[in-house]
Amino acid sequence: IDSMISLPIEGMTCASCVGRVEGALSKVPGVGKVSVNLSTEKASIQAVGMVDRNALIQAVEKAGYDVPAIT
Ligand code: 9UX
Repeated sequence: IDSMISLPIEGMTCASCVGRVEGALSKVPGVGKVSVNLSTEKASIQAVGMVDRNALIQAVEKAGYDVPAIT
């Protein structure tokens, strides 16, 4: 059963940033469709298999953006 993961993303300033983050998240194992919203700074990630949340965070950071800690 697919589930959705929401992840806050910091550091995006243009539409190309959105594309970079979407591309990075899409490569993480278990990830299906990815939608990143620039104005809300949130990624909506479809999990079609086991997804390691830390792998998502590492992918975002490797692409040059940040995932803020949940407060
Ligand atoms: Mo847009 Mo984002 O020129 O790192 S790609 S600012």
